[in-house]
Amino acid sequence: MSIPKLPNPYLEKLDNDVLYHLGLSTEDNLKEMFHDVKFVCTGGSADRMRDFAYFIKEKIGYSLPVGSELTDLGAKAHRFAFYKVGPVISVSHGMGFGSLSILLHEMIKLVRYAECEDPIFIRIGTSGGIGIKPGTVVVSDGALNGMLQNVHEFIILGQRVPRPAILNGELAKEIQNCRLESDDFDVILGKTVGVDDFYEGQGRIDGAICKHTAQAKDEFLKKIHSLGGRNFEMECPVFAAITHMAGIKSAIVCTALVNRLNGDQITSTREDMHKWGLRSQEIVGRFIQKKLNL
Ligand code: R2B
Ligand code: URA
Repeated sequence: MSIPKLPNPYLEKLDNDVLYHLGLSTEDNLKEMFHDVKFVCTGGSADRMRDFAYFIKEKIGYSLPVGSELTDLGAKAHRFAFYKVGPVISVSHGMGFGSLSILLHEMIKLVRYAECEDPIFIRIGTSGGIGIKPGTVVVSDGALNGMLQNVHEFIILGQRVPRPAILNGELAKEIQNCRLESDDFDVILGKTVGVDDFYEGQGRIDGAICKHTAQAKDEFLKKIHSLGGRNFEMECPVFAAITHMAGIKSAIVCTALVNRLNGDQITSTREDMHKWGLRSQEIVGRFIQKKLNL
């Protein structure tokens, strides 16, 4: 099987590539450590990704030798929580474009150096719903930036560099199909809008600064909804653009914590939000089980 090359000719010239934020380098035996990885699951919070590691361990029936525990492989680098559970990596990415893009560059190099076969990257996150019931799980079938275009604009060498933000439609459907009739929540396909801010960037009027009107916000949210947008978060365009450019199949599965058509503040209880977060984990867990023929 041929492992796709990364679009960077300079990598071949490096004697040792230091994956600084992961605390690894090509001097480690990355192939021996990570070759069996088939899924890289990532989400904002370190705690949630630790919980997902334990959850997926049970879901795929992965057993550790007696007396051992899952180890945070990211502890040495102090940036991302990073677990490996057999064929699944569960890793945090922090909030926003900058933190996620660092994680993606290094994780993508890691899976390529380890010669992993067709790894799938899945972001499991939280979001603000647009016209949907809080607790709904949205599988993104399109990624839009704050200008409502399906590109992510990188700034490189003083230039704006727009790159297509493309997610795999088939993969999104396959994940959505993991909903069971017996589930007491919806799993929908929808476009996701990702911006590098939670407040003004998402049209909120409850940040420390706001220079637009409540009416302008409402019109913007309605416009997004009419374009098929169903949720707001802070990572999707960069996630879609980088994975697409690196030739990695990817998906985004987010629980909605609020319906932005009803207000800006997140007023749900911690218990409800925790319960809703487990729904996207469950859907992704079923998808992974299915792909592993379990
Ligand atoms: C969803 O939740 C975080 C902001 O609260 C951010 O990382 C995102 O995309
Ligand atoms: N995350 C976001 O980025 N926005 C929301 O409204 C909720 C969670």
